[in-house]
Amino acid sequence: MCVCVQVLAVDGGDPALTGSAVVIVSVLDVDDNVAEFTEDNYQMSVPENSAVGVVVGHVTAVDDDLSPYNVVYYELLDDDTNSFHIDRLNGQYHPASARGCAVARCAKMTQVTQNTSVCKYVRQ
Ligand SMILES: [Ca+2]
Ligand SMILES: [Ca+2]
Repeated sequence: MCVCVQVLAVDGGDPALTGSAVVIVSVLDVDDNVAEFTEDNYQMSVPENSAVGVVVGHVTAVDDDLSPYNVVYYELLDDDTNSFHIDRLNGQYHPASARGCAVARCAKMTQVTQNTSVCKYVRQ
């Protein structure tokens, strides 16, 4: 954003003499917005025995800052099974192993947490 104003200087003469200048102020973005998911909860399901890598769904988070402060990455929290994988860049969620495909209930995800610029997705 840019603010542009004209400033006038007036001397004490009679008649007064004046000069003018243009002042341009650029408002620079700072990282003052956190990444926020577009939904509070995401419900996904996948048929058991689905192919490894099939996309189960995706999550989306947005950050109202300008680049580079609006870049969002996705990570799974507490993913001790390594059965599912989330794409760090686009939020696509898919089974990462045959075990992930066999355990259909693992595809149900209900809780989201976030911190500045890095959204993390919790699987329950
Ligand atoms: Ca930000
Ligand atoms: Ca900002």
